[in-house]
Formats: sequence, C-alpha cells, structure tokens
Amino acid sequence: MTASSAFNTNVKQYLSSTKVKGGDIPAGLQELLLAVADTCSTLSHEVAQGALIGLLGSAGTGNVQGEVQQKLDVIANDLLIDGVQGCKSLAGLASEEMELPLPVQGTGDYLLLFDPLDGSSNIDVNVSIGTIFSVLKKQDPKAPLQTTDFLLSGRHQVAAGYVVYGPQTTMALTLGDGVVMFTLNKLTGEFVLIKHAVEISHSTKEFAINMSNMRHWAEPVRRYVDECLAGVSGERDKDFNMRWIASMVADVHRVLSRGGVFMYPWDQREPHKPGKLRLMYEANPMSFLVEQAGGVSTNGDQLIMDMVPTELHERVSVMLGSKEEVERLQHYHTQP
Ligand code: AHM
Ligand code: MG
Repeated sequence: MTASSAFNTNVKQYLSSTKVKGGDIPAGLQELLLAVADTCSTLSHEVAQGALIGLLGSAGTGNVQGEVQQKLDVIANDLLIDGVQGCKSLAGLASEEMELPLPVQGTGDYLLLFDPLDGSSNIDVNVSIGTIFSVLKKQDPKAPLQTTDFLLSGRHQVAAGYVVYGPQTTMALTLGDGVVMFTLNKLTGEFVLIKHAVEISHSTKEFAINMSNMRHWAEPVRRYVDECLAGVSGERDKDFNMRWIASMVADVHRVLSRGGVFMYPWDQREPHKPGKLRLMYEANPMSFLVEQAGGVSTNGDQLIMDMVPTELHERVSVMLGSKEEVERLQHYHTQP
C-alpha cells in the first residue's frame, strides 16, 4: 500500500466533512482551525531551518511570565497572530507570550488561546517542541473584547489541539467528539489524517516528571513516584519506566500515543504558585484532548477542565494521562 492511497484526507477535507455530535463544524471554526494548521505548517518549516535562518538563541526579551524569550518564541507568536488575523469569526486571541489579549475583528464567535512555542528550553538542542492551542466560544459575540471574556473553564472549549515539531510534524485535534491526528506532508505543506479515535490506555507502566524536583514535591506525589520506583518489589508489584522530554507537547504526545502519566505538580520552590504550567494555554487544551481520548487530567483536587480561571496567565498543577494511574494520584491527594 502506498502512502498516498492509505492517507488521503487533509485537514481541510476533514473539517468540512466531519460531523461533531451529529452536526457540521461551523464554517467560522473551520476557517480558524485551518488558519492555525497552515501557520503551524509554516512554523514547522522555519523550525527545521534552525541556525540556517538565525532562529536559535535568546531574543533578549522577557515575557509576562518573567521568563526569558527565545527568538523562536517571538517568531512563533508573530506568525500565529498574522496567520489568524483575517479569520472573520475570531473576536480575539491571547498568548502565553503577551500580557494582554489582542482584539481581532472586534466581534465574532471565537477566542483563540495559544502557547506559540512550547518547550522553549529544547529549541537550541534540537529536541521536539510544539504549539498548543485552545478555542473558546465568546459568550457575547457583539460586545467589545475584554480579558474577562477568556476566563471560562476548559469545559467551554469548542476545539483544542497541539502540533509537535519532532521527527515528524504531527497535529492532535479535538472538537469534543474524540481525538484525531494528522501528520504534515512536508512536500505539500498539508496536514494529512493518520489516526481516528485516539485512545489512551487505562493502565500504564510509564510516568513522566522532572525528578530533579523530588525534594520539593508534596507528599502525595512523592508517595506515588516512590511506589513507581520501588517496582516489582514494592506496593505496585510492577516495574515502571520513566521519560521526561521537558516539552509538555512532546510528553503529552507520547501519552496520547502509548499511554502514560505526565506530571508537573505544585512544589515548594515557589509555594505561592499553584504550579508551573499555564491553565489557559497548556493545561486546558491538553486536558480536553486527554479526556476526549479516555484519560483523566487533574490538579490533584479537581479535574482541570472544571477549574474556573481568575486570571489569564493563571498557573496550575497538572497530572494527566492513563485513567487508573491518574485516579490513584487523585486518591493520594484527597484521602486523609
Ligand atoms: P515553556 O512553555 O516556556 O516552554 O515552559 C513549559 C515547559 C513544558 O513544556 C515542560 O513540561 C516544562 O516546562 C519543563 O520544565 P522543566 O524545565 O522544569 O523540566
Ligand atoms: Mg509551554
């Protein structure tokens, strides 16, 4: 079987022909998602050029999170803004890299949120990085855009996804009716459908966490990881494997592909912060994908999708992936 005969649906065809819960995908949402996919296709090409087009290294600026921006953080942010500006149904966008939301058409049905370049610390070492995006329905499309328009729980997302720039460029997408994956055909610049109904296995023997922070973790996370490390001779009676890419987008892609648990929990280094990752740009879209693939995503006390944000750049503790393991983690957090 040739590649062309097996995989012949591109993202545009997928969006125009797919029914979500029995209905067509609204034209405005199709246009927006296609604009995001096209921009990520361009970005994938830029990422692959790296040093050849002067993309590596620091931009010499800081973002609203107090983090040093890499050149690619800034380039990816600008490309996404340019790429979606013309979408008629987009009212505004918010980015991890910008302090305030940007009005787009002034009126419109949708709000776009994104982490333009996730895994910034991996850019210069040629390890997988990505783009994460979330689409919310604006509650009052006619009213002028305000920051508070974005402060909706993850349950209000109408679409979410990521694009991982790895050995292949792959996009995962959900519209609330399962998860599909596309791979970028670098010759045509088109994303091509490769997988339907992605499912995360309920059990797993693989976990992902930055172990160097172990001494700072709270007791429930320490207990969970201690038990994994004890392997067959411990409580869990099985050996576990550990992976940590340090790009959430690549770690979550592995979880969606072969199961596993991904954790970036609260820790005592900055006790006033609920976590490192951002609720609106990272945790919510990933949680939507994970739930749609049969997994669970929690901060320990509640499902991330149920959290009502109080600020745009809110941070959160994240534990997501295979159902049985994440429920165990939840149990360790909530039991006396
Ligand atoms: P970024 O959006 O600035 O790249 O930061 C988020 C990243 C996640 O992708 C990843 O899971 C985590 O930060 C890695 O953190 P650490 O360097 O502490 O391992
Ligand atoms: Mg990020």
